[in-house]
Amino acid sequence: MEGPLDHPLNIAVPASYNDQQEGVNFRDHYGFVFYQRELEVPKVLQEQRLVLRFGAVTHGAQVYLNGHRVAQHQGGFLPFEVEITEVLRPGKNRLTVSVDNRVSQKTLPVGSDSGGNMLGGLLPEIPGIQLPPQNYPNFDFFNYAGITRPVKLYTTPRDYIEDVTLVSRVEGNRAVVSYRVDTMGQGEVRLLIRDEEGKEVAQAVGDKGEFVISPVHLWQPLAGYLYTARVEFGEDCYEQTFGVRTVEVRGIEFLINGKPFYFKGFGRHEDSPFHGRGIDEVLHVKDLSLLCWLGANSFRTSHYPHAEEMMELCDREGIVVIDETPAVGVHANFGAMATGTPQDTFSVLQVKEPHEEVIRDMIARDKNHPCVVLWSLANESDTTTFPEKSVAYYKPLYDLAKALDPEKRPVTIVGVQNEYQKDLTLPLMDVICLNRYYGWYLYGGNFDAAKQASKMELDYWSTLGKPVMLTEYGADTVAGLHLATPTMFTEEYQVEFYAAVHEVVDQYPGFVGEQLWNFADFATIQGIMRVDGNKKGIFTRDRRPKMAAHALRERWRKIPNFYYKSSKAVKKEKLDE
Ligand code: GCB
Repeated sequence: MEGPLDHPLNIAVPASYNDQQEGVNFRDHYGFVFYQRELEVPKVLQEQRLVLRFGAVTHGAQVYLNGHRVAQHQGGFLPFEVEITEVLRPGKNRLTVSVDNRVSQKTLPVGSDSGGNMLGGLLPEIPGIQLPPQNYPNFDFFNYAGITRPVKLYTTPRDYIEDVTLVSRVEGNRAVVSYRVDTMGQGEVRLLIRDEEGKEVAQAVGDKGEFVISPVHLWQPLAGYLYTARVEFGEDCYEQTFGVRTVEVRGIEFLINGKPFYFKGFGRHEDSPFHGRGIDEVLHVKDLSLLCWLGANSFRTSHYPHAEEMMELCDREGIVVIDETPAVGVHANFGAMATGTPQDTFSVLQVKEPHEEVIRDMIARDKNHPCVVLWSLANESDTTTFPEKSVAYYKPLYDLAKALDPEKRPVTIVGVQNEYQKDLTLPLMDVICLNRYYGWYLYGGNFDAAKQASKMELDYWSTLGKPVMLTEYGADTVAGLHLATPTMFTEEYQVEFYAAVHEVVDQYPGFVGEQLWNFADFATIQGIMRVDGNKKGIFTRDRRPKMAAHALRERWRKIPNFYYKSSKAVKKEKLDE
């Protein structure tokens, strides 16, 4: 790790490396890669505390400075940082990062390191032929890897602010905000709160306490409003934005600022040509612009926490976010890990510790974002093979999320299509989130059957008296493929598919949202289930609308953000322009 790399290639950071160079071995490389660059810090900064921060490295990282390991981190979608003040040399330093893209039965997301593929099953050996390494994702998105989010070197004084937490409650037309500032070293904490116009609205002194904003301007869906807390501590200073809004589940309703909210949107992947899963801030802006064009108001960060730059943008724009951990593929009877014999997912997989860790880290990173209204503990876990074992696994995680979130937001788990009557885990959650493919994987081509099956399921879930929503439903659709009689994979079929589902869900008062699958086409592993990736996007991968996007726009622009399911709907709220 001390010397320069042999035969290095030029790779841009931040981005996934997979699509930056040609060749199957490069794209599908499995195991470690090494990044290296020189680092020199100007003398003037060397009196400060120097911190190297990685927005995300997928999935495992070891960081070396001049050959000494200074940090290691497992988990590809959340930040980590290391102080390098003491190890940095004057002049040039060599920074090396090893990146490990392997996924296994001990990682999140989960992979199969013992064989199998997307369709399940081991490949028979062929003498003289090297089969690809047996490392398969147990999830349906390409296992992009690399240093995918920004790497920053920042400085603080020796006594510094470590963390800021702000939680507000609304009392009439004022907000009471309780705050906590964690610091290292000696000094007094001072806060100055400004509104969006830069006007000072409150002040506070001390490392914890309360301040009042009166009158308060609420953060609203599609009308984000942010206050800025300028925190001073000795010579250190940090500006933390926050919004004031309430979130609550009451009976069958999901309330934002006390009013029943209706989710309109989709699951979104961080995925684009060339960048792979690497951050693309132009795309962030573009995707939110398309979201607004559609008349949508929300998305889920399927299936991992998205870049913090995106979360900040959602705060500003008022986009409502379901924030999901990378716990995808926690299912030993499904996808790459299926063997045919029912397995106990929670003893086959050893992911409890990483699961607790990502919940902790995700909430630590995102707790101050007003855009986050619901935490998703996992996507499509095995909740029904051994229902009690699933409860024993997820109930403590639910409690952990509640304990860690200073705002105590609602918590959910996104449920897979299964024998739902057996499921004991989903009913424990605050919101019932369902991924359902009636009319695609089940009853494909038969909308009557699909509608009937959906009704039976919604009748069942309605008895719980909790809000229910779809977090996935969709149909693979090849852009440009048309037929007058809708047939699977055509654009016409995708339009009819959504119309059929909507006809059903509109009948249920406790149905609080529709997030379809997926916002845009995205890359996956190769296999006979996928034609150049997953094509369930309502936009193509380069963000061209399919027919369904126009049809959804028609629908969503008529559905108000609030009171859609209540009799007061149209009277209370003007329809979206
Ligand atoms: C699902 C998964 C999602 C897949 C989708 C599909 O249920 O949650 O990751 O991409 O189905 O298209 O099959």
